[in-house]
Amino acid sequence: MDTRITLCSHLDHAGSETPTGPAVAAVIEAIAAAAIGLSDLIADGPLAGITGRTHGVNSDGDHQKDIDLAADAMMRAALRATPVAAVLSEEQDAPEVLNAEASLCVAIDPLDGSANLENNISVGTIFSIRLRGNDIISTFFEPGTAQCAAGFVVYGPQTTLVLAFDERVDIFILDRRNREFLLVARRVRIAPNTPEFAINASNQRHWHGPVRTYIDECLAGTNGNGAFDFNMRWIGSLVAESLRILVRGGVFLYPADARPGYREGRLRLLYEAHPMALVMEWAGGAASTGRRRILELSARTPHQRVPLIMGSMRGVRDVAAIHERIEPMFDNSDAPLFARRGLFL
Ligand code: FBP
Repeated sequence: MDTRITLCSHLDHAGSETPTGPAVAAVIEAIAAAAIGLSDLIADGPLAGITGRTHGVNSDGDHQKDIDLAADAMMRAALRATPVAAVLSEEQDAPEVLNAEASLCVAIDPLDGSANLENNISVGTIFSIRLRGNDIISTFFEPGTAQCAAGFVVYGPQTTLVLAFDERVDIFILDRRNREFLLVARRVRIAPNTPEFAINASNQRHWHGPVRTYIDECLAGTNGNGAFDFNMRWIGSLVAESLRILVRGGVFLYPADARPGYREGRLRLLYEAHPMALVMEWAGGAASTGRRRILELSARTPHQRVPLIMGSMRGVRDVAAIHERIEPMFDNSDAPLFARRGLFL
């Protein structure tokens, strides 16, 4: 008997109880199909004419590589054939209305972290699906709790699809021979207390007090007040960091910092933080700015940035506890004043 569960057969069951389940499933299938094509293109890279050259700057100031533009075109083309009213892509200035009668809205980062491709490091597609409201465009400005599904694809040694749908998180791997995603881990749960953190430490001098304090405490480990010695990871690829957290736990931080342009963090709320927060929460983890739950936030602009702290419940809780005690500040000259208070007291 064939015990393989394909993404399509999984989607036949997941969400089938809700009236919108089949529409959401159709969108997920379309994104997955486009991801298979994108995975081929990424794997071939220069052999398929991908030069890595930049072709302009998107509305948010990011340089767009040829592969970013190709990924954007592939994902938007795939969504045109689905019940999607409007799509907001990282590569476009504003949401694009596809079918004003359709029931869903999608926010998507077609290719996150494309700068990593030059070094053959994992990159990904991140997506967020919500039911459209009366006004199509306003749908994108509802809080993250309005999402009905979200997920990401990692183009790495394997092509992996992480799917948050039907209040659970499942992981699929691309079977390249049959060109379909197969279920490899169901109802994933994030380890609640893994002593591992990920942060771009080169920005340390720009962090504000609470983040400095947390990282100081992690580094001090059992030599300080801590119960654990921490391990550190930084891949510089949000999808790869998120998958690692699902597999073995830990906490990821991309905080706001004092650099111009980083006062609200680096990552984008609608197609990075919201979908990752849904994945984290439905897998038993958490996602916060340090002060507020990510899923309760609404974007003010399509490409709104936000601080993101996510992962194991214990790690996110510890960071939030420090934020309660220490005022935010962007003049870090005062930070050492606050930096010595114990995290694990
Ligand atoms: P883009 O959205 O501009 O592709 O960048 C996102 C990202 O690459 C994330 O995947 C990653 O977490 C972060 O930027 C890395 O930032 P830094 O340059 O500080 O290492």
